[in-house]
Amino acid sequence: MADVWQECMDFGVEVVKQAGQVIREALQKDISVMEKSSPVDLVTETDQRVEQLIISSIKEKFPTHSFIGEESVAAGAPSVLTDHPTWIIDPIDGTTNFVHRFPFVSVSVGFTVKKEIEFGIVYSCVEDKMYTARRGCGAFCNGEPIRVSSQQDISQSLVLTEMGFKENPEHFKTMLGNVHAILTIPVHGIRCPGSAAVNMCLVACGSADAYYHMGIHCWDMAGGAVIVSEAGGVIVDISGGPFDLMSRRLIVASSRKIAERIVKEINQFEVGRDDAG
Ligand code: LIP
Repeated sequence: MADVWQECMDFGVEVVKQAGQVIREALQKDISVMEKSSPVDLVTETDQRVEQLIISSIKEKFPTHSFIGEESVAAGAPSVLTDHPTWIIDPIDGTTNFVHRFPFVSVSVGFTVKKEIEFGIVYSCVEDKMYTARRGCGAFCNGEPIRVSSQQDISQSLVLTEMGFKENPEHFKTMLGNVHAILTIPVHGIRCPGSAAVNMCLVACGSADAYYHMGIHCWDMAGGAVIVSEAGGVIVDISGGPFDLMSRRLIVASSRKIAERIVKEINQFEVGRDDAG
């Protein structure tokens, strides 16, 4: 049977390549920064321009499809996942990295049908690494198959997370306490590359063994989630239960054993849901 979504994926890859080119060009020019929800939540004119480029190109080709885009939601669009074919877009995942020209900057696109992710595209555009995965067909970087590491032992692992200022002092304490708990297992190290989508791809290709995060969004996770599972990785909720795209939290790991150990070590804090309205 023909793969009805493959045409969308092929088109998506071409659009994401163009978006990456726009970002690389913007990195050569002055970058003017605006604040969104807080002084550490940044947006630039390039985030907005790239999201418009992606949505308008896809809309022209697939006019009936739906969209959830980071900057559209920031401008008031709804963030509700339906059964409808839906493109979930982060035009620049790693905006703070982009602003500082720290080289992990990606375009992330996930495509869902009946709330299931059919394919993911993450383009780490400074590194020129195009990660792709179609559900059931494996994961790739620049066309080459990728696989998670064979690591089962967390004490031999490199773990990724992200640390940012949290206005709620309890949340801030919990976040730092979690880093302390993981480091004192001990693990080989913790890294914070600054782009959730890239973090998932780093686990997918075996450069890191796990990644956990509370407080990200569906557009940070949708592209990378299918890439990491198609690369043989495990993706679960921070509680160890099933991964939920709208929950704003996840653990990905090369093995269930490592994911379960992270669940045991870390404390949760309330982050709300993307579809809370
Ligand atoms: C960012 C993530 C980053 C995380 C931030 C933010 P943005 O996405 O990828 O890893 O720490 O909280 O969500 O805002 O650059 O698209």
